[in-house]
Amino acid sequence: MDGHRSLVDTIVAQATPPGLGAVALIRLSGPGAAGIAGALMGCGGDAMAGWAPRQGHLRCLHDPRSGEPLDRALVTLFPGPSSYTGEDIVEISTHGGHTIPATVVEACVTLGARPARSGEFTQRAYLNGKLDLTQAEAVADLVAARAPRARTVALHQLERGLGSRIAELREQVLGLAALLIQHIDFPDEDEAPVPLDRIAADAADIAARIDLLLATAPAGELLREGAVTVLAGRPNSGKSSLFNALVGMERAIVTEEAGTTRDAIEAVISVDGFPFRLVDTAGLRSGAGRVESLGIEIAHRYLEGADLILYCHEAGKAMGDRDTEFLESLGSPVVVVRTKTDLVAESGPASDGEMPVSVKTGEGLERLTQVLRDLVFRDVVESRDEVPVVTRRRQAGLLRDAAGEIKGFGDALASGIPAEVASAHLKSAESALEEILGVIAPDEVLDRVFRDFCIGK
Ligand SMILES: Nc1nc2c(ncn2[C@@H]2O[C@H](COP(=O)(O)OP(=O)(O)OP(=O)(O)O)[C@@H](O)[C@H]2O)c(=O)[nH]1
Ligand SMILES: [Mg+2]
Repeated sequence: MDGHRSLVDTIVAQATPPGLGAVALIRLSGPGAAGIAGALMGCGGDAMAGWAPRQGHLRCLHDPRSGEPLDRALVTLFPGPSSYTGEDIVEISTHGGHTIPATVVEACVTLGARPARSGEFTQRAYLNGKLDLTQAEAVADLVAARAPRARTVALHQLERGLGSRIAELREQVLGLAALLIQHIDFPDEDEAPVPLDRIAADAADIAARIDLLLATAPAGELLREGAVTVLAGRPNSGKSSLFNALVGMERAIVTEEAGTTRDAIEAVISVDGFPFRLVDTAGLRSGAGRVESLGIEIAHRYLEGADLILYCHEAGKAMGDRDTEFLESLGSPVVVVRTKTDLVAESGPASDGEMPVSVKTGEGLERLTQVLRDLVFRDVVESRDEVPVVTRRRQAGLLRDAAGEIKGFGDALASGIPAEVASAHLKSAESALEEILGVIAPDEVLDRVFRDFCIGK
């Protein structure tokens, strides 16, 4: 069967995470789903023939080889095409834990199902036209969301917040192409159906609408991925202590020795629902030993990709030229955090823009998180009701291509290039929009989208 990726095989996976839990969900999808489930219930292939759709039935499951009972489970049939994947689906809710769900999956495989690849259920839903590609992406985002605002954005996308806008734009581009064809077909008529400058104005309008969508991309990507917030500073400046305080648990090792942290340590936190990916890094200094130097290298790499940097410096200690030089060399916004304020007696107010904190007393922590939120998510905070619609580089890149082509089309018309030639731009814009929806999608795009899914989704 090598290379034969038939859509007609039946796949199985545990949809809930492995491990202890009251209930586990096992999903079968494909033409053999009902037959396999029937055999598992010890009633043969057409056991589910009279079953009402989407209604749970409590049944005993048996090992197909030995006949030994496996579990009592709730079995539900979702007949295609009105199921998640569009195929027949059977969901089996078994008891959770380490053995029962795995044994039931194994039994399904014995009965002819194939273990599903990551994201394969959603991939089938997409291939069967139940979801467009932006919705499939949203399913992964919804599951991965670690902060409420990330969830809101993913849910909005699942409800076609982006997909329907792209579909509309595509319709408009198609409409434009149709107008152009009329124009090409009747070039010499006194009354050409629609004058070229009207077509050019419509094109400019579409390009402007794409730009509006693109304007939401920075916020959308940040909300989806979390703002990468790197804690940097000299050794012993209190980075790991601040990291732990923000995360709310002792994740990073803290000692009074300089050079404690070596690897970068990451944790996602939610500040008022906004996701931040905090990264604790090795203290920056020259003359460090081999392992510490490697850590410092890693720190620099994170600093390059940071959305925001928290530069930690002990309160009451003056900043040297090295600190200033370092701060000036950074390409991302920086907040200077004055740490350990509890150790200095009345240090006076911190300089402009510096944030005094103490993890011992908790002073300044609340204000710091508010500042982080406002710095990164100011636009989103202000436009409370508007959910950003573009959330991935894939979508933004293709939208930019589409906008570029539409503008190219307008320019071509303006410079008197024959309409037939200019229309090639419209075709390219249409392709870019279709690729966002997955109407056309090269295999490697699909692989990339579904690779990030967990098994059973
Ligand atoms: N009193 C007081 N001590 C603090 C505070 N924050 C950190 N410390 C102490 O400062 C020392 C260094 O703290 P760390 O958090 O390990 O500092 P670091 O910047 O991560 O250090 P490296 O990983 O070595 O670069 C520890 O002994 C902490 O207990 C604070 O707010 N108040
Ligand atoms: Mg540290």
